[in-house]
Amino acid sequence: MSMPTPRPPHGTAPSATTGTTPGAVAGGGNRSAGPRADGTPADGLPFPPGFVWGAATSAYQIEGAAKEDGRGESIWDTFSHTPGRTRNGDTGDVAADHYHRYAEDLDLMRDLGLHSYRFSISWPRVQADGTGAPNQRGLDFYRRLVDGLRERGIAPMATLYHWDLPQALQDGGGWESRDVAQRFADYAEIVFRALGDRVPVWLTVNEPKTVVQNGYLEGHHAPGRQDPDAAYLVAHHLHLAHGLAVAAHRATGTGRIGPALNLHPCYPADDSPEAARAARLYDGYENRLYLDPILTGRYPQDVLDDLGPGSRLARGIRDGDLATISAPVDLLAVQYYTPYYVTADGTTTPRWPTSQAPWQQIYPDGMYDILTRVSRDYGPIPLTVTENGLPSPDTLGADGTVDDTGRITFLRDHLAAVHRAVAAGVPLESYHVWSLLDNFEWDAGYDERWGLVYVDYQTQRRVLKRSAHWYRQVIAANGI
Ligand code: IFM
Repeated sequence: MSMPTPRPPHGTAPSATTGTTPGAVAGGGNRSAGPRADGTPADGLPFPPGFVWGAATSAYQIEGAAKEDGRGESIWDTFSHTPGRTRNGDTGDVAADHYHRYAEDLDLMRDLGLHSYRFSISWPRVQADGTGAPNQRGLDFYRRLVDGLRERGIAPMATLYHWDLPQALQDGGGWESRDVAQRFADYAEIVFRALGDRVPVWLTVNEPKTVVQNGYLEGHHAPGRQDPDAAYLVAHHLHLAHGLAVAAHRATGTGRIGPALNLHPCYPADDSPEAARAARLYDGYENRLYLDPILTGRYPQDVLDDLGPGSRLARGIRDGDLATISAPVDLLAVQYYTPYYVTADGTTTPRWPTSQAPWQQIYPDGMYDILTRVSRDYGPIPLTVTENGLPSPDTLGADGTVDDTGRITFLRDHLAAVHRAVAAGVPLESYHVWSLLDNFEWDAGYDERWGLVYVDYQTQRRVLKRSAHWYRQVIAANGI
């Protein structure tokens, strides 16, 4: 079995291959001040009527209140409390204290004019140990959040799993254990019964690839493993969890449901046939390993061949699994951050300046490429962009403002690419900035600020960054 070179992880990975100044972004400066005074888009790029503008977060990254109201421990509590695992030893114990400040945050969302808010539900708040009777206080929090959104005219979009597996399930084998997929479906059913009448869009598993790569190949995310053979079995069980949750949704839920996949365009680094071949296989590990089972009911053969017949993935696939995994979904959520350039030897080389996150090359055209590619290869499934953004080392100025001009440039350039994709016929219905608030960026802790809204972690005061004011104008004008 030729085990693949560990893939450059998505997320907060230290990378030896990048080297620009932290915070530098392509095409900086202040080229777009937002829509004109009459409300028309400044760059002349109006979006279709009804286009939905949103922002996204996840539970462990913002909620805090780690020990309140019956919440159990998750693998991220364990991981972040393990010395050396996160930058500065940061944890999500308090984070942005959203659990207590959600009403203030809802008002911020209303003031920004958001149409949609994507958040995640913390499994250990709903089932402390991942099984059994629900914790009503946990469900009540999400009920208050969802009702608060609806009262403000904002559509809730709920992710069921954004990486906070109950620790008790990890102790029983975690995602290496097939049983966890069924436990996830049971949890999903509880949530559908509690909130299904008021959440129009559900997302199942957030970025299964990040769990596989960062959690099980690279080990810099929870649960901190470095075991390639386990990693791809975990991929299968995450897919199974997705499929079983879709089935539970059809039985109990209302609204629509789909997966949330982080996708990366993989380009050959040069013109050689070897680089083209390597880029194709790389694409298999980055994209098709996640898209194909869900949308076509097959694992990509080149990846299966590369892993070999003895791999735990190959051995873990049982009759009927792929039918479960490929149950029709209503939409596909795409998350785009960075491209990869693949050399003949199957490694990657950087081509563009990076953001504060060394793994993120800034390449807006990649957004166009990935959206049009998904549409072309997988048919006319409705798409939503549920994450796109960048970190920067934002500071609160003496005048009380946060000048994150680089974020405006980034968002404007990516939205121009989104606009081109829509004009080319991609059935994209919405776009969500990652992230609404500065938050706990996993192993990078609080050093990377990803929010439209600055959070002063000492006081928990929120300050709209310049990009938030800009985004409000974009939403109002329905265009850039
Ligand atoms: O913060 C993460 C998020 O949790 C998942 N997608 C990528 C973001 C930035 O790394």
